[in-house]
Parts: sequence; C-alpha cells; structure tokens
Amino acid sequence: MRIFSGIQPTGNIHIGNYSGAIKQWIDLQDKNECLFCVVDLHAITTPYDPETFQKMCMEKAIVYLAAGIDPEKAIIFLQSSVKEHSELCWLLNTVTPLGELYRMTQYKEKSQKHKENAGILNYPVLMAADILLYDTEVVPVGEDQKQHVELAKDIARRFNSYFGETFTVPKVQILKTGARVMSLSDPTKKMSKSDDEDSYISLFDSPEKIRKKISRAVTDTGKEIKYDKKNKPGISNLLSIYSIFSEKKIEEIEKEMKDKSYKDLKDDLASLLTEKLEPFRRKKEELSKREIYVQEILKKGAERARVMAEEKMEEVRKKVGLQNN
Ligand code: AQP
Repeated sequence: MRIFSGIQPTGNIHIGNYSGAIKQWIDLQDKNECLFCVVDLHAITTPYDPETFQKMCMEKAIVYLAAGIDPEKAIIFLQSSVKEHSELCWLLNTVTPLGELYRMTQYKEKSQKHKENAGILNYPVLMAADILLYDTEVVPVGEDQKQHVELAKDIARRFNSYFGETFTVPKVQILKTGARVMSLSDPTKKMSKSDDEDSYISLFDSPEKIRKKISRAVTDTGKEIKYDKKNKPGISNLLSIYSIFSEKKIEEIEKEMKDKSYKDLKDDLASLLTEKLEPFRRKKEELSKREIYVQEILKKGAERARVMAEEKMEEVRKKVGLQNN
C-alpha cells in the first residue's frame, strides 16, 4: 500500500505525536511504500521564526530517524522541496467549498489562538494535496486529523467527478490506543506542541524533566486509580499513557495499581517513560552530529518523491485543461 503522513516542524515532538502518528509509521514501513514528510509549508501558517526555521526542519528529520523511521525503507523529505504540493493545493482550492473549510475544528481553534490568515483556512487543502499527489491509499494520523483526511477524501471524489477519475480516495488509519493523548495541564484538551512546555512530554525530555512534568500533571478528586474519562480525565490520561508505553491493557494496569496512590502511579509512569524514551534521546544525540548524513537523506527522499509528484501533476494539468511544458 502507498502510505503518506507528516508532522509540522514547529515545536517539540511529544508523546502524543509519537503514539498517534510515528508509532504507526514504524509498523507500516516494513511492508508498504511509505512517504513521511516534514510539512514545513503547513508550519508557516502560524507564527514562527524564519531565522531558526531551517534548523527546526532539520531537527524534525532527525526526530523521524531517531524514533525509528528507516530511510532505506521509507521516503523522508521536506514538503517545500517538492513544488508540486503547492501547485496541486492551488488547483484543489478551486474545487473546495469555503463552507467546508470554515467548519474544520482545527481552523476554529487556530484562528482563535493566532491572528487569522488564509493559510490557516486553507491548511486542509494543502494537506489534501500532500495526500492526493502520491495516490496515497492509507493516511496514518492521530484522532485530531481525522476530519482533515475526510475532507481530502471529499476533495478527491469531487475532483474525480468534475474532471474524470484522477485521484485515489485515501483511507484514514487511527489506532485504538494513543490516538488522542491529552494535555498534562488540562486533560480535557489534547496534548499539543504549541502549548505550554509543562503540558506535554517531549520524546527527548531528560529523566529529570519527565519526572517533574509527570509529578505536576493535573489529577482528579478522590483516590481511586480508575479509568473514567468523564469523571477522572487526569488519571484516565495518565493510565492511557502508561498503557501506550507499557503495551499493557488499561484494566491490567488498574489491577496492578489497585492499592496504590496517585503519587505511586505518577512515580511508576515517570520511570516507565524515562526507560522507554532513553533510546530515542541517545539516537538523537548521535544523529545531531551527523548533519550531512541527514541532509543527504532529505535530498534523496525529495528526489524520489519529486519523480512521483511530477508524473501525477502532468496527469492533473491535462485533466483540468492546463498546459504541460
Ligand atoms: N495529542 C495527540 N495525541 C495523538 N496524536 C496526536 N497528534 C498531534 N497531537 C496528538 C498527531 O501527530 C501528527 C502530527 O501533528 P502535527 O504536527 O501535524 O500537528 P497537530 O496535529 O496540530 O499537532 P500538535 O502537537 O497539536 O501541533 P501544534 O500545536 O503545532 O498544532 C498528526 O498525525 C496528529 O494527528
């Protein structure tokens, strides 16, 4: 199967990005044709620093590698190095009703949080272009991106009906566990890298930071360690994170924690995360010293993606009556 997914280069990759997206990518890369992209064009829709932006993009490529994406198996590249993403986005804009963009949850949230711009509104059209450009069959993402992939499917269907069969209609793939990790400071909101640092655990946090952040995580009234999202959102989130990283069922963890306190749960979780995230931190440190190697991976990845994208765009231009030169 052809797989496409991406992460924005701004902010620190957190355990939510890992469990919602990257963990799936690692499982998929062995048996599928995978394209994993650092979506830099998406990231510039919200405030960022142009001076450090290239460094951030490079860092995210390192994160992919450190987390276990194998460049021999998957294509890793920067979105902006394949110009066809932007070109296709423009064409898809012409078949996307504005009303559908205004109802996107992420648009509503981001346009409240930041100064509104057309890029925030058109974010999902660019995402549709990323996906459709490669005739992607499966898009592995976290729960929050489901709505955007559904829109990409609608855009593909609409385009196909106007101009004739052109795009593969993709499927979204969301894991049952870890698709929506919640914020440590407000467990009713999803963990997000653009929020306060205490609200998320980065994949590369030091053991001290992990312990500090987990010890400060918001919990609930009562004493019982029980998964109950409605009445115990804080404890439920900690149990979910525990389950993701221990690969144990929540019921099993509840049993183990039966006579323990919230503090015991936090201590155990901090130790578990420290142990599981340690290899990522070590690999990242190692790769940070090999910048040329990482640049070469991105260059090769872009070359491979470009061949696929150019071929598809030729077909698309022909379909919409534009010139191919
Ligand atoms: N809390 C989460 N739980 C599970 N999956 C998540 N993802 C994001 N947050 C969670 C998944 O991570 C992938 C990459 O996300 P992104 O960087 O493209 O943007 P995002 O979804 O907007 O992620 P953030 O962390 O909230 O970033 P900011 O704060 O920059 O907007 C996606 O597959 C997403 O589902």
